[in-house]
Amino acid sequence: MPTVHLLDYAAGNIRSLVNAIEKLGWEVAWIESPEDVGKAEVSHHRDAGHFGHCLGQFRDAGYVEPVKRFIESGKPFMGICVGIQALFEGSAENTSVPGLGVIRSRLERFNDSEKSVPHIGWNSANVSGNQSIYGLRPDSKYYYVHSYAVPYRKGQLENDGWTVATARYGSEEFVGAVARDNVLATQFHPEKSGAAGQRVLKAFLNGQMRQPLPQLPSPTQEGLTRRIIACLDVRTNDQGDLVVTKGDQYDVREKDNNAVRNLGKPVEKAQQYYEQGADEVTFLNITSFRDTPLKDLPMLEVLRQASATVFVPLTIGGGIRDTHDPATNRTVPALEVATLYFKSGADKVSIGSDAVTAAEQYYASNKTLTGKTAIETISEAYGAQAVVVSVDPKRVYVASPEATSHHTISTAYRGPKGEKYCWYACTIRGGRETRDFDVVQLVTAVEALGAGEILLNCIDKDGTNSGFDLELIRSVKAAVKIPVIASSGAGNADHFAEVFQQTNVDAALGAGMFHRGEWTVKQVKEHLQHQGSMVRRFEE
Ligand code: 1PR
Repeated sequence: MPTVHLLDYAAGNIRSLVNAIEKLGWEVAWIESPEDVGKAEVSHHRDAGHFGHCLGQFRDAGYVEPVKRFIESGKPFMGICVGIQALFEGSAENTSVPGLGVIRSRLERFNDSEKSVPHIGWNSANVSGNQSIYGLRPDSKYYYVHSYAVPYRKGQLENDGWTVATARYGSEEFVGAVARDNVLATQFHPEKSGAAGQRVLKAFLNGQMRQPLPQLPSPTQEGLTRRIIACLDVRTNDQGDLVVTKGDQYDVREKDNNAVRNLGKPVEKAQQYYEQGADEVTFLNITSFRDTPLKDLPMLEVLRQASATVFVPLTIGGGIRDTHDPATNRTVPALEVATLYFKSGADKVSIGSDAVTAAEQYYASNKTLTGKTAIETISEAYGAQAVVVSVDPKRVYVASPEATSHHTISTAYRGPKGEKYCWYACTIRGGRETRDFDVVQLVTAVEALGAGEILLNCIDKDGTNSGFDLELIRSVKAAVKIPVIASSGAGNADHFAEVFQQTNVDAALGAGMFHRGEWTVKQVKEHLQHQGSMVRRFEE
């Protein structure tokens, strides 16, 4: 078997890349020291995370010169995500740490006055002309997750001999991938980009830089697609099997016999939704408030198995917090817990209860950042884009905004006593405990602490099939710059169309309607496309 050498000196989910490479019939060897770089024949350099953190470690470990020499030797080299960023001269993310300077440009932060940052989701990588570079196609979409990018200035990189693939986010056109001689580097994650990404990896490994473009089935649309996420609430049922379940307003037991609803097996379901075209799959361990994740090895195994065949981003939630390990009688920091999940194939972790506690402490300490919360430590090590905060709010009706100190909205849906206003109280432990803390307070605090995305559930709407809570979504979107995923209440394809048309939410998530087989993800996407929205087409 041919061998590809992987350099992953910092943080990230490397398992998916290994899986993707092995699927193509290559063996992976690890570069463990700067001396190993010289021995490699084909090298991949891949990272997620913070530019300064990664480049700092990279320099300190002595990799800069060996990697530069490797590139100059003409042997095939590929950089992914921070792996492309490292090739530039520097980044606004940390101006004190220089890049390798292989490519003459600098990274800038996306402008968040008109759109969410980080840029998360499926976007293009278009090369002008009628040739395909390393299997990139203008009708395909690729998975990006980053806050910094090189703005595209026509001709600039081309004058240095680079072929450039571009993408557009809002009004900004940026560099999605570059190729020259022996080097290919992508801002997107090919290993998370389904069959389209596999094609790029395959072309690189086979050294097929230029190929004629095939006839395109449909005209190409540039820009970020609408993101559809399938969510699997997972727990052990009374028979001890790990099952996908689904509650009504968080109650997952059948009304007649009190059994935990069993809607299928987690890995099989994830695979099914991947093949239907889900843009991401989220697993929530909903009994994590009881079990320590360290004992909860089945969830780690679910991720290992799912990441072997599901080549889109995987999020895991439930129990991401500092945890007591009875086996060693020590407290395992949340960062270590998250690392277990990242190593098992997760791309993002989702933090629920612990985020509420951290946000409450943030206000109690006059908005001080301690650097010690789960959000801060994981975000620092893996990048903000790897930290989702899952919010479980429920409505509290009030007669007037003056009746509470919380952020109220005027609602079109009156309360039981005809109240015209409500606020959303945060809950913890799967909705079991309600806090005197509102959702706007929470999301603004976790954004300041370094969260990269909000998964916005709604207990009132969960399992009702009555559509998303648009009022809640609008108020949260108005409070933060980071992307927001709408969740709870989806019952049909029109509910997805409605949430995208009537709010500026970044992604939408469904659970029950998919699990019960009432709708497939593919049908939802076809409906959205019919309504004029851009969606990612599933490629075989
Ligand atoms: O607090 O960090 O340990 O995380 C626990 C996680 O488990 C949180 O993300 C919390 O939302 C989730 N969770 C806990 N209990 C439940 C439950 O249902 N009993 N599920 C639960 C949350 C909500 C969504 C659901 C959408 C869409 N489920 O995941 O998928 O509401 O459903 P629908 O489309 O069928 O309406 P921690």
